[in-house]
Amino acid sequence: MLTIWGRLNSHNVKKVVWAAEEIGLEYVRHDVGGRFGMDAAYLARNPNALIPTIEDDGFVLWESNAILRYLAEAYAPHLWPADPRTRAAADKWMDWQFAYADAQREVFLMLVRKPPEAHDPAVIARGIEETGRMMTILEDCLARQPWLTGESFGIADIPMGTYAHTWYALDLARGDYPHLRGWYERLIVRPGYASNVMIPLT
Ligand SMILES: N[C@@H](CCC(=O)N[C@@H](CS)C(=O)NCC(=O)O)C(=O)O
Repeated sequence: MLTIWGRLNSHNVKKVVWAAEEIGLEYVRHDVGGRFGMDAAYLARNPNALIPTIEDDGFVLWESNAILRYLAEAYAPHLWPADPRTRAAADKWMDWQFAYADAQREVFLMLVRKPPEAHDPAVIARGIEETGRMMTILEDCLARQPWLTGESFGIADIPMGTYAHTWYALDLARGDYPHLRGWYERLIVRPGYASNVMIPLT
């Protein structure tokens, strides 16, 4: 059985748990990281002291998006296009997500993890501007194709799908992005997304 280590309020852990459920894999998840800490056994599996980490029949892997690619390749080829160009065009959104995460990090930490008296309007304004600018790029893609993976849902939808929920859940001003909204509405009806990604932000 697949083992996943990581607290579920982490974006990077949500991705892996959601993927496992999309694929229909049985898994067990252990809370690690944040207030749960990390013991020596965990650090031996992941020397970065970060979550998530998985173990699949003795195979240990960290880096959330590498885990998604592995799970799709091993268990769900229908979620990962075989054609090299289609795959690369999808894959770029998985790398791009880390740049998006940088744009969202400060405003997320401020609005979710800090008390109101610590809220800095300049940080919030910068977060609104940077995430909005990047969402315009996503909107442009989704105006031309229904999914970031291409014509059908796949693992390239998972990284930004996870961050999109946070963006919609944060109490901040947003522009109108109809294709992004349409994609998000197609995600929220997926059971693995609803139960693992759409949890309260903490
Ligand atoms: N690039 C890594 C980033 C992992 C990462 O930054 N994880 C954060 C949580 S989202 C973490 O481990 N923070 C420390 C902690 O939770 O204790 C990945 O995608 O797996």
